Amino acid sequence: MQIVGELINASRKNIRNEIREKNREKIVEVAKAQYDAGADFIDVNAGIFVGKETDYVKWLVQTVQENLDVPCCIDSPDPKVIEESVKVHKGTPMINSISLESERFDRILPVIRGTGIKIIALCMSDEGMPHTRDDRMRIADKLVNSLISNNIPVENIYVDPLVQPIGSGDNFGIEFLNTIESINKEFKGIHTICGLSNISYGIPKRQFANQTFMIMAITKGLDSAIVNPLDKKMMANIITAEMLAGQDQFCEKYMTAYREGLLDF
Ligand code: THG
Repeated sequence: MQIVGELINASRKNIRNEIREKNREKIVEVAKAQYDAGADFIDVNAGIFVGKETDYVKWLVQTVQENLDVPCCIDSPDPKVIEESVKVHKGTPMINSISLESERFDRILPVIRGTGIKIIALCMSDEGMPHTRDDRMRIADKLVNSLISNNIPVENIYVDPLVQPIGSGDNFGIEFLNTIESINKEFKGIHTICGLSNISYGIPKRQFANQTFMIMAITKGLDSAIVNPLDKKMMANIITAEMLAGQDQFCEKYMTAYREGLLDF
């Protein structure tokens, strides 16, 4: 599984103040902890700072990359923030995200065309949030086919069916899981990703719900996720579930994790 570390997000109270004060040391500490725990990308999100988001996201990308050789996942619904932050990013970033919303689609496409940038294709349209598998697949079909017809390689596309809190709809978990299955059936070689911790907003023992949902999603073929890599149980669940789902030849990754003590906590 490709892991995107979720912790540098201004919606988290601690991080919000560190970003506002441009506390380099703290941001590097959180980035490094996630990298050391196995993050392949570091998500950077300053969405709550209206008017200052571009400045903060650029600063976050630079601060992370001055200290670690790791790509960022540039997380903003605002095309301007993405355009500006990509310019200061070293190597190949992941962009989070493009959607079927017309302005977002039209402005993000030229940023990624011909670059090898990895792109999250979020199942959202001008008609609003999808709820069922069918809603999501209608959007995914249009969005993915438009990207492919614009020569974006399928292996650089990460479809995000959009996880919505289970507390706001009994079927939001299962509809998401069914979408992962349908996407993998329909588009060979594509990736799937999600903001997994969204599922548990507003319920107690969030980590327990997140850890369990991850296992369920892996059985449907989820291969990337925006999660908290410092959650040891989550990381152990991922390694174990992937082995049990036939994604770990000769149990090699599981055995390595065992030897490294990643299954002891
Ligand atoms: N899709 C895409 N990008 C996204 C999301 C998505 N980016 C933002 C968000 N959703 C994913 N990131 C987070 C980050 C933190 C939390 C949830 C989603 C969160 N954190 C807890 C907190 O701060 O209290 C702590 C972590 C935990 O409880 O496990 O809730 O859907 N493309």
